[in-house]
Amino acid sequence: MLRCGNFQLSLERPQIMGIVNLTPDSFSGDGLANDTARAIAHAWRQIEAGADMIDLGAESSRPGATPTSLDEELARLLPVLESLSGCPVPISVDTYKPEVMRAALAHGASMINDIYALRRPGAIAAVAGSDCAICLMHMQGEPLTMQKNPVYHDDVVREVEEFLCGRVDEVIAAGIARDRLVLDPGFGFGKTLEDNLAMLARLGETGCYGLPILAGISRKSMLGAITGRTVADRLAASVAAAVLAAAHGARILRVHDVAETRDAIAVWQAVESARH
Ligand code: 8Y7
Repeated sequence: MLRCGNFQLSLERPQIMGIVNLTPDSFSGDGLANDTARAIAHAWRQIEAGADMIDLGAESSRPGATPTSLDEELARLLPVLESLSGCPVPISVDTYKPEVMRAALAHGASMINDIYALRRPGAIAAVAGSDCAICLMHMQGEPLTMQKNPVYHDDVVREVEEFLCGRVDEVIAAGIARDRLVLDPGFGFGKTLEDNLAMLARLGETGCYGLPILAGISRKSMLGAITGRTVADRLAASVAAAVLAAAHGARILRVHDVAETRDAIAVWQAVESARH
């Protein structure tokens, strides 16, 4: 069970997190910046398609992205968040800025998805006093430069696990309950194709203390490298990756294509149930 604001998410079957991107330069071509109405409609379509939660992001964190100002991020985010308050699924906000975390929680967000794993000054304090869920993600380096030359000295899976366990220890020491935490190896965040494949193959080893794992692989360049497809043609690869992530232990799947992923996971789940 994941505590997620006013929600309790059962992680018995993999949960589908639908991506709603409020940035203008989304690599996957789904950016909805400056179009609040379209963003809200997109979120509702994903909820109707069976999303168990929504991830709203107003700052681009794709490789090579330049930072967004605080005012710009809040201006993109808050109208959408306000409109979705009271919707039937938890809303996660993808941000690493403590000010945005506080504003998001005040406007009804139930989860904070932080690619910096609460490492920015003030981030732990911004979420500590609430009961939101928190996704702690591994990233080597910074978005602007992380894909230039990722280096792991021994074993990427071990290093990711050590990092995540260190973050969990610090966050728990600050008084945040363990049932609020989700861990994420951060596919594509300072990792080569080989690193990403090793992490997917050994996903169960990238967590720690039995905390649930979130996997975000949807439309990512690792799928382009494998299939030779552009970002617009990575649906099949994304769905395959989501099923593999679930089979390797992921409890939350962060995806663009909710309906398709849901069907694929339902098939995997049916076969799993028949096995036991
Ligand atoms: C991830 C993510 C992105 C991910 C988590 C993209 C914000 C790039 N990827 N958050 N965010 N995990 N937790 O391709 O893998 O969507 S942005």
